[in-house]
Amino acid sequence: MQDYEKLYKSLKIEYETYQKFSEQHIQELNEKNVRLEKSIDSLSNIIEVSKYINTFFSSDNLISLINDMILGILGVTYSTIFMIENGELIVKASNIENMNINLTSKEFVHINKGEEFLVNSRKPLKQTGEHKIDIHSIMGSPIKLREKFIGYIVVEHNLYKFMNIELKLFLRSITNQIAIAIENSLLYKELEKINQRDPLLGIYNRKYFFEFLEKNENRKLNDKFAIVMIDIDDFKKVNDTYGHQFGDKILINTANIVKYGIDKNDIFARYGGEEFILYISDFTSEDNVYSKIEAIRRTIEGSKINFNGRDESITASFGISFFPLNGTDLNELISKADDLLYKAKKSGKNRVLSGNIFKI
Ligand code: GH3
Ligand code: MG
Ligand code: MG
Repeated sequence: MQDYEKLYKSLKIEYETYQKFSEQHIQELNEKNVRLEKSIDSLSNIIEVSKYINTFFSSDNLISLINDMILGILGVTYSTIFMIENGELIVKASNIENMNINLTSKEFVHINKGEEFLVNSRKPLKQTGEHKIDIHSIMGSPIKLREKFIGYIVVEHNLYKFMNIELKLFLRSITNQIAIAIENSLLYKELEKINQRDPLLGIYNRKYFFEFLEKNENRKLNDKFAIVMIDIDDFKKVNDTYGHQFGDKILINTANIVKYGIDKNDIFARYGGEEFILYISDFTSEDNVYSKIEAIRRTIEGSKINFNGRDESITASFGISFFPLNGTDLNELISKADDLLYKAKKSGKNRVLSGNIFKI
């Protein structure tokens, strides 16, 4: 009998120990589960952020879009993105009213060193924005591209202890995505530029010229514009006499003269070989366009290019057609300008023939 009691007691103790152990274990598992769920949440947020950023990488206001996204995802009161430009940190996006950024001296030090920081204080750290909101929680993270410090994000909140280690890790992972997106964006812009330009002359290519005009098709309905076809005179002879390399030099020089003789909104492109095409927008009168092109012709004629110690010069011929005077669509205008150019060649070269004078 006594043995049974003993056995019962020992079993009870064993059971209670086991129960305690199990409860503790279950508790630990629950905590682990919560942590894992948080990690999954955070990971899926990072994936969403990455998707979002990569959708807009070609946008001109990529940084502003990223700043809006940070505000939305982190739920912070203020977010500001700085980028390094010409060695200086410049504010590129912020929801602080009028971009009136006021950094505490501590923030300033961290930002300039490109260090992460996280600070909470019951006493306001500073007041931000038009409404002078008391800030109790600030966090910052550098944007680094392969260890190179390229920018910085600062987020602020009016609630004490709003920023914590988890948000800090999250912000860190966002900055990695941003760095990649910025690099992609720069590469994309570079590639876009290369695709639009002639490799020898650096001016637009024919493809870009037509794409640009197609995009601006509706403008044509209201605004006047002119098309100028340009062709270097006796260029074959230049190549044959002085060689292809000198021919290239002439091409570069001629393209530069035209480039500096036109206005900001004009589009100048290599049409092919030694032929160029020019779109002139916003002109006041056809005669003004003629004068502008005539000035370019004279500059080309007067320009000297050195070949083996000797100054050589070339000339070029021009045909100008006007919308709506000489035609209503681009192909018609190009063909009119081409006809005038042909006439200029036939009548002695080194001339500008304009569609408002020479009717065709
Ligand atoms: P015209 O006065 O009637 O225009 O005579 P042209 O000799 O200029 O005319 P043509 O169109 O027959 O000759 C153009 C030459 O331009 C032929 C080609 O070899 C040369 N060319 C085309 N592209 C280039 C280039 O990128 N570099 C050089 N050096 N020559 C080029
Ligand atoms: Mg030609
Ligand atoms: Mg020619």
